[in-house]
Amino acid sequence: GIDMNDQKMDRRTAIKRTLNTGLTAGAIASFPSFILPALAQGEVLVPFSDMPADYRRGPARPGASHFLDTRMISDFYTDNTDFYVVQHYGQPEVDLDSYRLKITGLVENEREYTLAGLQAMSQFRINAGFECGGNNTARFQGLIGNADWGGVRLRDILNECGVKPEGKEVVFFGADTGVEAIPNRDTEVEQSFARSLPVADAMNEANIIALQMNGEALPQGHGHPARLVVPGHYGVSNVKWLMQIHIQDRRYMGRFMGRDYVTLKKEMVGGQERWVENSVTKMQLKSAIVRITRLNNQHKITGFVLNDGTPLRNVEIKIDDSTWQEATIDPRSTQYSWKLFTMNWTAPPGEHTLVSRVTDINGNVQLTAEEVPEKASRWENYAQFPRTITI
Ligand SMILES: Nc1nc2c(c(=O)[nH]1)N[C@H]1C(S)=C(S)[C@@H](COP(=O)(O)O)O[C@H]1N2
Ligand SMILES: [Mo]
Repeated sequence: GIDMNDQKMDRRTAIKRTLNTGLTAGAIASFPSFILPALAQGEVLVPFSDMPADYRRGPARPGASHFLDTRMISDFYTDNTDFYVVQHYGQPEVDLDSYRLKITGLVENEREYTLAGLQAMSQFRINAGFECGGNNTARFQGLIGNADWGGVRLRDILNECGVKPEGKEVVFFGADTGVEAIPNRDTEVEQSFARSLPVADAMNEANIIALQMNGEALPQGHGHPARLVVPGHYGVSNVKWLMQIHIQDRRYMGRFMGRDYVTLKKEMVGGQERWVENSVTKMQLKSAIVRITRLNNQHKITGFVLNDGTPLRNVEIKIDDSTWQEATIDPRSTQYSWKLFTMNWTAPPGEHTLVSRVTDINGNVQLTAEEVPEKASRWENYAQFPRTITI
């Protein structure tokens, strides 16, 4: 479990770390039963046969990671307490009085913003849903969420400081640090969690330094008091507990850009088959079925779509050997939100296999597990996800 005393250990520094327990078996076992999502009167949740009967999600705990029981997804916005939580160096506690967001490096004017200073700037809101780059079928896609983010446009901050022409890359540092071993040396160094974006990508007007999540101050576990949100990107781009933005003339090669969250997959490179490594950035085109309910004799299938913000053509569902049928996409969907989809189904008794696939306006179709490029790393799991159910 989590030792909450850990938080009190070092009051001298403004920034403290809590223990990151990860997704422990204990947390899962200690949760007696999952709370049923909003169901219409008489509506019941139908269990998937590909899920263990006792499958449980642990409760959200301060300082820890957690994930969604995706059978519970029924709202467009994920509750702040329900939205998945992932961090690699534990959760730092940022002192609000001494908090300064520092902009440094290749800018005309280096600046510091207090929290009040950020709050006094023009505020924007954007819907963005994302998943962890490591999200997968093992947790039934539970490292996922969709929220209404409010805060300051990154572009406004960068323009206020004036990025110099030789500035190429924008690096975002969090308050959290970890000790990293240096390969082949008997040495360790303390490093901050950090990610970067090329200047052109950073200038996308959708990017926001979020101070609010679903209309509330950003919760501690989601990066209080400020985090970067890069709509259309995997979770790892969205640096929590944001402390410094540094503009430099070269790529940033820190752990979470250069070594971890690096996808290694087979591609054709100029007619030659090669293993190619890339940082996890834009979300791949993905859909998954996560929830089946029944009201009287009518079943309803629900799922989600995530991608990089490219408009969609459709989402289709295939049941057993039938043809693909178009599902209905939630009209609340916006460019960077997740897109929930539903389809009614008159289900005959027996064992069934259901799978969804999404197609974007450019005709890119979500691929099957057999069709996706061969991959050696565990990141970016976007293949079609067949589910089974017994009626
Ligand atoms: N400072 C900091 N930001 C971070 C991380 C981290 O370890 N430290 N983890 C990243 C990863 S890998 C993910 S998936 C998302 C999760 O965001 P959430 O906890 O708000 O869902 O935060 C990202 N931002
Ligand atoms: Mo992640």
